[in-house]
Amino acid sequence: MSPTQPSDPAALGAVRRLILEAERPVVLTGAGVSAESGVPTFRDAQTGLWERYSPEQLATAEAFAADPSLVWSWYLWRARMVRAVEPNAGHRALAAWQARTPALRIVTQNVDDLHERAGADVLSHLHGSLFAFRCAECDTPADVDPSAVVALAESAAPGSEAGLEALMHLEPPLCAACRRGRVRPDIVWFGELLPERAWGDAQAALEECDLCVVVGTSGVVQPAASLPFLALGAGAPVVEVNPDRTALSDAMTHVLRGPAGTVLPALLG
Ligand code: BV8
Repeated sequence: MSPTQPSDPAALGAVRRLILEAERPVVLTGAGVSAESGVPTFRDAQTGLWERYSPEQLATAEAFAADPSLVWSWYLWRARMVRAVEPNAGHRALAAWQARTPALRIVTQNVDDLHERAGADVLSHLHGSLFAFRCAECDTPADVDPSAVVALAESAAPGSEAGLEALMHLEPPLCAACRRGRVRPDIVWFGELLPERAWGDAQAALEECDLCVVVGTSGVVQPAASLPFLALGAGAPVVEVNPDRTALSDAMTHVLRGPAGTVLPALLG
């Protein structure tokens, strides 16, 4: 499929028409849709406390088993960081589209809650949520307030080197139900299966859609990156919104090269 030229001004018009005509649109988002809110993408280098760690290294059950407090602290820090930022114009444009086209379904790889905080409903969080927790042994859900935990640790030794070190080694609590397992983020780590319901709902949505818009994903992580091809296989046009070329770009029907916070409002305004 030869995509229209990224800079082709007519591409925006063509995609606007597809959006107006679509009766069963699906949007698939990745970390890039949250980038303009200040949430680093997975490709961005980590900064500050975590700069010496790679997400792929920390986002595994092996890393949690090897150093539970390091991985636990990383997730609490990320959750608190998401709480400190706001949805951006891209999130708001998608929520407005869904308000006027309730059939729009949003499938996200993101573990933040910025789509919801912009007022949108999300069909599937393919990789879980920074704000859900469960026992690593018995799967019992656990109630954790990330911001409160981090604030307490910070107040214990504000700003000092020891305080920062302590912030990276907060202990995950024991499960209140089984008293055996440690509480972990309810997030899909590399090497783990996606939640059955979230994955099944996403597959069905992409197989049934008449338009798929892929926003802010490098198209590297599987099986999420296979979803746009279900739409293509079903004969639906697929549009990529991304400032950079990705593993998906050559297969796209249309490519809109630009940041979500600019392109989506222009598309949906
Ligand atoms: C699985 C939660 C079956 C964690 C995430 C060996 C053993 C086992 C599996 C594998 C293996 N080798 C490969 C695999 C498969 C593996 C995989 O795909 N690995 C990759 C690295 C090759 N997948 C898995 O393990 C999956 N499970 O396969 O289970 C299985 C089980 C056992 C054994 C065999 C098979 C589970 C994958 C889920 C991992 N968890 N998230 C956490 O967040 O901490 S994935 C994580 O990375 C994110 O959630 C996200 O999905 C992904 C990053 O992708 P993107 O969202 O695309 O973000 P990225 O940074 O890559 O790109 C950002 C994009 O935004 C860029 O294109 C950029 O240009 C763009 N952008 C930037 N600014 C903007 C913008 N776009 C628009 N506007 C802007 N302003």
